[in-house]
Amino acid sequence: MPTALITGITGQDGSYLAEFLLQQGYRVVGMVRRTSTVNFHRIAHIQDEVELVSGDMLDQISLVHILEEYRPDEIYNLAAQSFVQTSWSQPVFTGEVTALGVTRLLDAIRIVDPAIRFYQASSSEMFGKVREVPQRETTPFYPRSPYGVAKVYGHWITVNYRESYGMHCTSGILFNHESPRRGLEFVTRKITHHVAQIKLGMADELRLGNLDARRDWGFAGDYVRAMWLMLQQETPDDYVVATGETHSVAEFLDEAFGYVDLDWHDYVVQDPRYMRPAEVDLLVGDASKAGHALGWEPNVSFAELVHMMVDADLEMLRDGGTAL
Ligand code: NAP
Ligand code: G4F
Repeated sequence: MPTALITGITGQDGSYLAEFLLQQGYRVVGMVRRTSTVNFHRIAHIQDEVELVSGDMLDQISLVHILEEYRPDEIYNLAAQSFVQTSWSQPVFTGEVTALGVTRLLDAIRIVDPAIRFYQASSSEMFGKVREVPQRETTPFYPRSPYGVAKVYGHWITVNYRESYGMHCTSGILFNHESPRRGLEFVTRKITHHVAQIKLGMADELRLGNLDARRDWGFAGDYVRAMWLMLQQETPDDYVVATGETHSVAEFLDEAFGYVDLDWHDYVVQDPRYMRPAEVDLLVGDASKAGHALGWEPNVSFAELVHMMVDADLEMLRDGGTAL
């Protein structure tokens, strides 16, 4: 039974990846950081099947000890300060976790067992002010936020450890992917959660920033499958993972409010608080390399994704639940 270590197992992707790897027959070890309140809600349903271990991307000693104790065959580095907006108010912290954290982990691997296969969660945010449409593996980076800059560092240090030490290090350049488990601060979940609240008479307004930004939105469950496929390849490489479709925030509003027979123009208020100092205007990926090399393609369409998220928020609120 192979062993996989997931950093960021309590996050959206970590929870889907843990489920997927359990189904593949892996022993799954999840690294969790110390918090004053337990935040295991996304993995509560599989908590008995995974092993959780305490560690932090800021603490290299903890990373070395985890590798020595659990001896993973594969490591999926999903841990990050992942919210772009926060990266302007906490740029140094974002760099410590999202950029230097990658080096801490890579070097722990080099010290303990350089044969471990490593996946780095790189991001389409690296393309930022895009130099090419659609974006592919060879498109130059032009990050537009401290988060994007940190991810560029994480990407290149992954490539560097591959080239310097011959390690099996792969970078997955994933475009936006969403799900009912998406954090409430991200625009898709913020919208679907408000749609459900408004439909059920629990809210009457949704405050948003830039409605013109365009993103290539896919389903997180599809994207974790691509992560695993990447580490099953003989040779490490970099792959774009995307749907190839782009939609504006306004189009997301159309789909989400329209699904429950509401008109978003009656509820949405634009609020300068949610505007960013520098915006990424257009993302759309070309995942043809992942298609032919990995046999990967997305299964969930844009409309299906939006409906899935609205349905989940409606169901949760009707059941009297609070948002995850
Ligand atoms: P997420 O829901 O925000 O999860 C982030 C995870 O990182 C959480 O488990 C968090 O733990 C953990 N973490 C944060 N700081 C840490 C630290 N110092 N030490 C250890 N763990 C720490 O993010 P996601 O959407 O699942 O994304 C997963 C990864 O893919 C991230 O690296 C993200 O930047 C990248 N990515 C995401 C997308 C996307 O559209 N979702 C696209 C491209 C790349 P807590 O629960 O304790 O906060
Ligand atoms: O949902 P978002 O916060 O996601 P963003 O910035 O694209 O980042 C996500 O995807 C990246 C991949 O490209 C990941 F690397 C990253 O970790 C994260 O998962 O914002 C999407 C768009 C932006 O253009 C933003 O300006 O929506 C716009 N937006 C408009 N109003 C808003 C809001 N975003 C948020 N979060 N909240 C708003 O009220």
